[in-house]
Amino acid sequence: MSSTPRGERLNIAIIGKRNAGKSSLINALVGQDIAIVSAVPGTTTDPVDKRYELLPLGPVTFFDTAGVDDTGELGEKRIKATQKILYRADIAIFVSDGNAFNNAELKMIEKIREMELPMLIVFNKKDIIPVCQENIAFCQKYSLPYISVSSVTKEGIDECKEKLIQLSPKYLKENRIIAGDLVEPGNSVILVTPIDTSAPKGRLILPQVQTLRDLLDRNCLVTVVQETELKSALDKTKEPPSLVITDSQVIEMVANIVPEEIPLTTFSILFARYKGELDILLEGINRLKTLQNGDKILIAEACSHHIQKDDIGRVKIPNWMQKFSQKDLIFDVYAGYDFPDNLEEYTVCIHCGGCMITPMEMNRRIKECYRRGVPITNYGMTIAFLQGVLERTIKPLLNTKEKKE
Ligand SMILES: Nc1nc2c(ncn2[C@@H]2O[C@H](COP(=O)(O)OP(=O)(O)OP(=O)(O)O)[C@@H](O)[C@H]2O)c(=O)[nH]1
Ligand code: SF4
Ligand SMILES: [Mg+2]
Repeated sequence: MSSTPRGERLNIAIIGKRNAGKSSLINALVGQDIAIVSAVPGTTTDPVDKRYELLPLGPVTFFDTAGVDDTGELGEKRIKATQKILYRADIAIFVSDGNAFNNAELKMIEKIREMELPMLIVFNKKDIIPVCQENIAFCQKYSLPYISVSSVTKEGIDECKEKLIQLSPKYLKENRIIAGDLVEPGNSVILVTPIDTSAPKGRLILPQVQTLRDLLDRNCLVTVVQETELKSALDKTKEPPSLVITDSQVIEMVANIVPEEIPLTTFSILFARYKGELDILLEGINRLKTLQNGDKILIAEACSHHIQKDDIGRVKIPNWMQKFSQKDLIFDVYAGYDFPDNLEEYTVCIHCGGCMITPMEMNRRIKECYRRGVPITNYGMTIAFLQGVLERTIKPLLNTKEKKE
């Protein structure tokens, strides 16, 4: 299973003080000696990733880290490296022995709570140290899930796995719907997918394919067209479609063609909701309403793709934003796996659609900005907002929400 694409794996960071048994816990969870264990505190220094199949969740990567109470200049560096791991983690396991939490532990627990990263507290060494009541009261006070285990006798290890599954992102555990709840079986839906020079050769991108499948599962009649054929598709259908879903790049044109009474949304918006990110990304959009001279905008791209003459991230979005805000803004483009170290200096991050990375990895990038306090939104929603059609394209989703309530 190690060949599963990295992004599809659940990232679990193992955090805790030196000698708490972090590496031992990984071995106990995996059932093999894959991490180095020793009685000498400070054995694990740089973060190490260990891959494993955690049923029924699927592949996970455990990140074994240095102790949070590591000291000196090197210790500080190691704690910074641990912090970096936390930004991208899906779950943190905080390993402690039964003794009362020390200051370094409390500080790190607080940090993880502030990041709103799902965390499981594991009191290890149950066989030799009973958990002190103070620690249990602490977990209860902050509603932190906890469990007591022994990595040596393996007591509590199965329950620990169960707890991890409960903490994993919802969309990994549940069969979530992309667009199927916006329509009824038998409804017709039009998907607008431009095939321009920036479209990947020979294929549709994953969100388009997934949406198509989702609508077929709902027994819908789906028509897929390029924007140039949209008018003709609308003219040819006897009844107006129940929904039109478009790529955001052509939203302005599509919004003009599709009559106001036909519900219209974008792949970007549907996927933001599907992955539970819609609220974070809408918050990011709000930040675009109050831009000031000199604000720094980060245009983040998940891969270094071929740059077009009229590039969406480098040319189009910056131009539209300057025009909309009437302010002098500073734009930086950053492409690749990481975010810049100075992420916190940016007023807002506008992220590409992430077609080359998995939904899981995209979700992590969004969460990282959120955890580092930088508002984030995506290209699609930014375009819809700047073209004045965000409200219209969000509306079909709000209707379902109201129906459900
Ligand atoms: N009795 C008992 N000993 C344990 C348990 N878990 C770990 N140990 C022992 O505690 C010591 C430290 O274990 P490690 O797994 O290396 O701890 P760590 O947190 O990874 O330590 P560093 O990498 O040095 O930060 C070793 O001697 C382990 O054998 C446990 O559940 N019970
Ligand atoms: S991952 Fe982002 S930058 Fe790369 S091709 Fe897809 S949308 Fe463009
Ligand atoms: Mg270790």
